[in-house]
Amino acid sequence: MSRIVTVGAAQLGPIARSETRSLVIRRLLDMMHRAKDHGCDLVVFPELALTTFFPRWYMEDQEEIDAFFEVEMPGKETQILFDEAVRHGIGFYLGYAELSIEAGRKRRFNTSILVDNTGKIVSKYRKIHLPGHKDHEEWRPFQHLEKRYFEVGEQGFSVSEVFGGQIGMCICNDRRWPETYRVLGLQGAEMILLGYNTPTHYPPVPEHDHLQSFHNHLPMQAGAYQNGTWIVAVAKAGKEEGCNLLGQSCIISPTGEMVAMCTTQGDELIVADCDLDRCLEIKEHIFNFSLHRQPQHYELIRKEIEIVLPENVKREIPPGSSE
Ligand code: CDV
Repeated sequence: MSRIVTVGAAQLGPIARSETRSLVIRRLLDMMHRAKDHGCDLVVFPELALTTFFPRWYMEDQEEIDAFFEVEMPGKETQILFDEAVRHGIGFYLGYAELSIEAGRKRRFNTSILVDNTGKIVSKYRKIHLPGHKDHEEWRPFQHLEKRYFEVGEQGFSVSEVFGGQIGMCICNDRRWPETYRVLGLQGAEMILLGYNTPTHYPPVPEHDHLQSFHNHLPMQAGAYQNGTWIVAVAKAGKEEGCNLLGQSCIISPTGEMVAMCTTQGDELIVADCDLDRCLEIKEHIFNFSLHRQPQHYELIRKEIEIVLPENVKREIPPGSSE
């Protein structure tokens, strides 16, 4: 059986605050059709792909906030994505804001789903690393209120057996954390799908603005190589409501090489044939976990959340930034 998964990374250009779900979904359908024309088994959409990136605004009116959330998936407007996926026999990854009622309590998450080529949701992931802040911070040119609008996902990182391999998911800021990749890698991930919204201006440390592209690709290429997995990373790009979002959506091989990358700031599809068996080049050799890992020396990673200086060191650690 072929282990080649043909994947389309469907980068989206900006989505205006006034753009309706149905207009956005029309754009997603167009990308899905283009992916099908290119022979894709799977098409990957960005984080919070159904609306503008709303955490950039401080809001107090819960009704206004909840208008950005989906109360069901598929819902009335998103059903067509599932119908078209079934009609074309194509799977998809979709990021969206999820509002669910659990034990009588409203819960809100930054979520992604993986849908197979029969229209079935095979897995759901709720974002774990939420960047930003909870309250309005006047000094910022735009807000980043993920900590206000979402709860931390409580279901962990997981992989699903689908499209002939082990497929994992994460979302945006998760891609900067080595723990994300290792936890997925330890479950045998052969492909990690992720969407992102990354402003090119980083208000807490603007000296790093020119490094946004480098800091985007650096951890993903390392994560792919160190765990022997494909990575498909898809941006919402371009000037969205005055905020410039990084593009450069990409497909990275298990050797850490950039196989395809978007070159525009708009709706753009890139495609790659990803041979999942190529993961073995890494998994069986340089990063052969069973031969070479030494978890007895990694205890701090599981146990500690922050820096713990050795007892004999007296230096104070500066407090961390909010992002
Ligand atoms: N949506 C995100 O998680 N964005 C963050 C920004 C705020 C740093 C990111 O890691 O790209």
